[in-house]
Amino acid sequence: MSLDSEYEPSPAQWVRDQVAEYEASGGQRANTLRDTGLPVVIVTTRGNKTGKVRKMALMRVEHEGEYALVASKGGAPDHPVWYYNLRADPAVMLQDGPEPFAAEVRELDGDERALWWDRAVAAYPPYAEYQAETSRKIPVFLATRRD
Ligand code: F42
Repeated sequence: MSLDSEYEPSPAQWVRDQVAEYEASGGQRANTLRDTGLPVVIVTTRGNKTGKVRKMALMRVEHEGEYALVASKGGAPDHPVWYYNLRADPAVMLQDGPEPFAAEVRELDGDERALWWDRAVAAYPPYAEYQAETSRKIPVFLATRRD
């Protein structure tokens, strides 16, 4: 799939600004969530209806070169829209530092999800509160580098 379509920045100003600043600085700035000091990554995907390129910041949950993408949306009742974009098209770009790389994502379940959920909460403890606040089971994707 191609991620060279038109880029439509997030309608959420803080996310749009974070993505722009992170990319402009090669990950040197805007690389943490607000004042938490906890690191983020930038994920580029494609809108499942418009086909437009979409980008979002997510918390950095890394283990041995793989990354969990946690569709928490702050404990909101609905999945973030990007959940459906990833389900429709699992080929993404992921940036954790100066350069983005191509990755493939898949949604986790069972023991694998449980393992990565624990890693996610270790990296960003508020995920546990988000899960307690919502009746949906927060989806977790695993992003693996494509060479
Ligand atoms: N969100 C998380 O869920 N988990 C995180 O760990 C996380 C960390 C984080 C750190 C820093 C930061 O700045 C933001 C962070 N966020 C985190 C927020 C995250 O970046 C997203 O903003 C949030 O998850 C909401 O995702 P969303 O996809 O629901 O975004 C909304 C605001 C959005 O962009 N909506 C678009 C719109 O125009 O309303 C939709 C864009 C879209 O993909 N449209 C599709 C298309 O085809 O183009 C069609 C959509 C459809 O109807 O299916």
